[in-house]
Amino acid sequence: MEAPTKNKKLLAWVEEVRAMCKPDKVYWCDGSKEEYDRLMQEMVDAGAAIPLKKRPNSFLFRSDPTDVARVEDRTYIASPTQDEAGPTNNWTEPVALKETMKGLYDGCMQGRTMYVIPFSMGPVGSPISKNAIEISDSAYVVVNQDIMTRVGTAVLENIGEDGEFIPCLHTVGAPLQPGEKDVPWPCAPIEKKYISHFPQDNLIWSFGSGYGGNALLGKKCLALRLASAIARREGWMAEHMLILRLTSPEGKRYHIAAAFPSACGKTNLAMLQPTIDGWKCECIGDDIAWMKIRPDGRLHAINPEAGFFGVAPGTSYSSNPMAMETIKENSIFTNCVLTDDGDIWWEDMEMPCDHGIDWKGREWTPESGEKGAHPNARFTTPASQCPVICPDWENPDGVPIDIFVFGGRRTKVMPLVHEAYDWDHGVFMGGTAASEPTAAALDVKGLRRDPMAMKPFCGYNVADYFQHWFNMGDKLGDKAPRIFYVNWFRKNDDGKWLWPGFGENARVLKWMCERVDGKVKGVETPLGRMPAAEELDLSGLKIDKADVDELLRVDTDALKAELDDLDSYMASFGEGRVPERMMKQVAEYKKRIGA
Ligand code: O2Y
Ligand code: MN
Repeated sequence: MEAPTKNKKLLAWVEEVRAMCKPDKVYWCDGSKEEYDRLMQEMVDAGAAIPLKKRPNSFLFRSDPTDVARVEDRTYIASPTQDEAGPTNNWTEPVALKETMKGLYDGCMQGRTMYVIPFSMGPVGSPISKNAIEISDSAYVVVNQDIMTRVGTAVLENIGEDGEFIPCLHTVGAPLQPGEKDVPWPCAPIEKKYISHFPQDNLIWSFGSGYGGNALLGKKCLALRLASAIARREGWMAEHMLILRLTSPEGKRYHIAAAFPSACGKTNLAMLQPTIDGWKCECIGDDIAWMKIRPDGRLHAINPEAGFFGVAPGTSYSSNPMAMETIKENSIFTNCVLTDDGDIWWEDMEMPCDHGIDWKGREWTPESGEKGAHPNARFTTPASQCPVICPDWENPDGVPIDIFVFGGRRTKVMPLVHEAYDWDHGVFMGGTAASEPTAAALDVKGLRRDPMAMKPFCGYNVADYFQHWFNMGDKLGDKAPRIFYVNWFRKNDDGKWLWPGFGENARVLKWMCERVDGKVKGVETPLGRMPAAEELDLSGLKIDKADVDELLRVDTDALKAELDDLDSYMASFGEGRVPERMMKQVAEYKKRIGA
């Protein structure tokens, strides 16, 4: 096949990889529907994909049982020094890592096709977007990339003869001997898996996994780990944030970007259906935001992705009706139950399923004693199909962000919502965000700090990332978004959720918008500014006053009990490594809570 580009750097890289990986053939993807349908049919014929009778143009895949999620222990940031990667990353020396991986890559695509996938993160040609090329020997990766990114010839045209691109190399790491039959989900054993990032070279090398974030390299690897390092160098932001537009009954628009740790309901919030009269919510993205200061001096965000790679279990018409509508067709499902009538099913889908085939390909009934779908089962679905997708979701100039929201999963201590007193205080709130690993009440030793929900995704030292946030605040000045912190997950002593969540979260977002407009004053607390009880719109909501009081209570004794954890978190970066401005925030916080 003749290469559809004259870009010398790209041609040289593809030839270098071909010579190293030794595939049977090289195929340049054009991103067309014809190509997608053909590859999918080949996977159906090979027994790797199952067409779903109930959902047009939709397919179920079952992964190898050992290849079901991101592998953080095998994910590396290979910067020249360990300090550049920092304590939250697995660091390894880049020269040695490249040698090890070259050994693994040698002949790794034997018996397979090497797909060259040109893709853009963000609308092709947007000043905030980046062009990239993923080389992969997995057709499953090609079809998923088709949904999750903008793939095709337009990207090659945009790169042109001399343009830049980010090279991303992926293999399932399972060469085929002559005559050897392939398995439905080829992959390598865990000890051979490597998800490697070389931030100084703008390079990603992934070996041995076919799953999600390990293999769809545009997502966590490029759009977060690599992009966060690029953004720091270039003066913009790559964040683990959903983006939504909230429109008031008067027609005023507010753009909100919110960062929550993985599995805290980001997709649900991104597609929220407000329960308060006249308010409308539209989705721009559910996972990642790329933000640049534009000529108006404001921070504009794009969603670099084109699809949703959502967690299936727990998604239902009550938790996320808009996601349920989005996945009705043209979707890929991985590790879900196959029902007897040719549909998919998962736990807490709120649909009946008495019998089916589980994610491991075995007969399954609710009495089987095991979950039918893997807890990390996924749907891959086009964002354009979401009924509440924002008309501006592909605007190349992005949308101007008014509000940042941070949060974590805390059953106790953290109140429903508080606002930062200023930008630096907001950086402290986001930078110290924490979740409880279990519902283990006040077990503060169990706190897991996840700064700005970026702990698994920041491609450099988080201490330097804090400084980058301070620098961005300095550049934005009075045009900086306002910063809030929420906790939807507080429980009472009987273990009952205090806040109903889902569409009711719009009430909290409304308060934020009213703060931005100066319509409400809030009350000052040691944590930050919080709603006065009457400022939260609770009209039509059945909630006990005592529960509201508890949701808005600041327990300074409980906060003091967490100070040792806060101190050891700051110390984990090393003596004097955390920016002084952050340590000033720690000191001011201690003073406010009376420590
Ligand atoms: O397990 C994976 O490979 C996917 S992880 C993921 C997917 C979509 C959105 N967010 C995440 C995450 O871990 O934050
Ligand atoms: Mn995520």
